[in-house]
Amino acid sequence: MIKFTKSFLFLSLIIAQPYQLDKYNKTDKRFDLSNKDCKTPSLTPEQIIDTKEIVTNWRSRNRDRPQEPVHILVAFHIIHASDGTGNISDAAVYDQFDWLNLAFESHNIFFTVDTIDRTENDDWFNNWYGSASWAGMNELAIDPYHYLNAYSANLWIDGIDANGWAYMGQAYGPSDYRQCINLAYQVVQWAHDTATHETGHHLGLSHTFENDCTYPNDGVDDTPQMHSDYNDNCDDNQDSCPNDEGNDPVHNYMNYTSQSCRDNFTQGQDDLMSSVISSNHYGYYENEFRFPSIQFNSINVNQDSDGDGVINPGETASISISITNAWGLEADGVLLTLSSEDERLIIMDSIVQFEEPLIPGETSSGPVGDYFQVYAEDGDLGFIDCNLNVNTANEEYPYNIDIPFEIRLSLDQYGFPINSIAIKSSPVLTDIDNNLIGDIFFGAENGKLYGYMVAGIEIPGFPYSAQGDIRTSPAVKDIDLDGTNEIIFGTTDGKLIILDASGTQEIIYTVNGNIYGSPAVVDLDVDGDFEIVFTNQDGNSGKVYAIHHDGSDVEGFPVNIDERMMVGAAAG
Ligand SMILES: [Ca+2]
Ligand SMILES: [Ca+2]
Ligand SMILES: [Ca+2]
Ligand SMILES: [Ca+2]
Ligand SMILES: [Zn+2]
Repeated sequence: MIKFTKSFLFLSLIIAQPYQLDKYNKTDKRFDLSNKDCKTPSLTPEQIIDTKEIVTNWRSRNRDRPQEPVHILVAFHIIHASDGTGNISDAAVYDQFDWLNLAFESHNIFFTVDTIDRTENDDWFNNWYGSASWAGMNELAIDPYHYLNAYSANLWIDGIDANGWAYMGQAYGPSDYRQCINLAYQVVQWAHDTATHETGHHLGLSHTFENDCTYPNDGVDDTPQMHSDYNDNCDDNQDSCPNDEGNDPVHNYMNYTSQSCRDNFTQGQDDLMSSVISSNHYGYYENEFRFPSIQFNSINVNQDSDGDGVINPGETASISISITNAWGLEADGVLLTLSSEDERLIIMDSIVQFEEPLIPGETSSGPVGDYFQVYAEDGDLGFIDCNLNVNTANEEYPYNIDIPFEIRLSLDQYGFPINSIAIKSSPVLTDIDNNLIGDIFFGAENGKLYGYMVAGIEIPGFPYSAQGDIRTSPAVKDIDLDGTNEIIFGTTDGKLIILDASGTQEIIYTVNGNIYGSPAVVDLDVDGDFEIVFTNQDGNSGKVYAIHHDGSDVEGFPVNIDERMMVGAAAG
């Protein structure tokens, strides 16, 4: 926290607007690739009637039970030509399944891409359909009992000419290597729903236009009949089977309307997928979640208003960013790190460390009062690109993602003449030289401790250069009672440094490891002058130190502590 003195309240003029991430905007389907058909072999009407029976039985067993979340591991097999055609990126695969998860998460079905492999084979690449693909599948498939095996190949070719195909989940047993989905390599990407559609087949769903206007249609009660001659029109008023109540389900994932048109599975399809998982993919129930799924929720700026007429040195703000653990594993030890390459934004406190685990379904911005601290410099108005890095403490399956977002500068800024510095500590506002003008001190990643008067003028003697980086907020206090203040801070190379008001070094006290936490100043032995309490971090251990103003140890210190100390001492 910035320690505000009463006379130097800042005006915070940053208006931040939550950046509407495309990722979480389900209606933004930027890609509308050629609307090729799906070549999944249909079930017979008898098989569809059998499936209806499976659903009826499943409902009778599960009516009163909350639906168990299903975790499907994905083994993705990229088949490409010898000239490199079709050798798509890992990122395209991850993007594809991030997108697909948005379609399935409300149905309590979740996908994790676990493995990606690549096979160069011109013959397989150009003939990946039906029995011609079986030899390849037999060789490449990984544990179909637990994994959805997905293949990309050249399906936009004479004789196939499809965006995708699959085998219906009911067609084979749970361990059969032909339990799979297959995608044209061109459609494997964010905002494309061929994978969603083919996975629907894998989980037992027929096309909504199956059997046209004739029983048993798709075997799903809440998808009105639809005729295949009209399966690609996105027209809400279309009623291609007028004798069956209801207009055509044009927005359903299981027809051929455009990417931008399709956006849902129905509850009846949800029940059917759950039933077919129970009958043909029950190995999926054995998959444990390995990761949380952290999503950006919102950004909030705590604005402070200036009521005292003091010169405004620029704008400062406390920012909290709330995140949601959408599904999966509990997120332990979440560490949020804010960064920006934009020189208009100086980030003084870039870290928020969660103390409590974030359980699935929960939203939080971290501990109460733990904010990111930023200054906005003079500069053009507009959007500032920022990045939020999210890291959790899970050692076996490390989770580390970057979420881009924007902060908008909407009012003219009165700048603070500091160039871009990676500031890692909260600034301290004080009147170090007792001249009734406020001074601002902060440490930076470049090892410098900066001191500015409120008008943005550097204080003589500053910046002070230390060898290590400065991550601690400085403490300011007249520790030796000589009438002028000292400035006390730690460095990443284990130096506790005491400066006088003109930036002259008074004491350096050296410890092993780093000093990340801010020092506290307190009269520990009640003798009138002040002691300095701080912590170090040395590997996984640390100590609490207490020293007198002359650099000598207070009796009984240092004290060993078991847990790694990342926060400042809380004395006083
Ligand atoms: Ca139907
Ligand atoms: Ca109808
Ligand atoms: Ca002093
Ligand atoms: Ca004392
Ligand atoms: Zn299909």
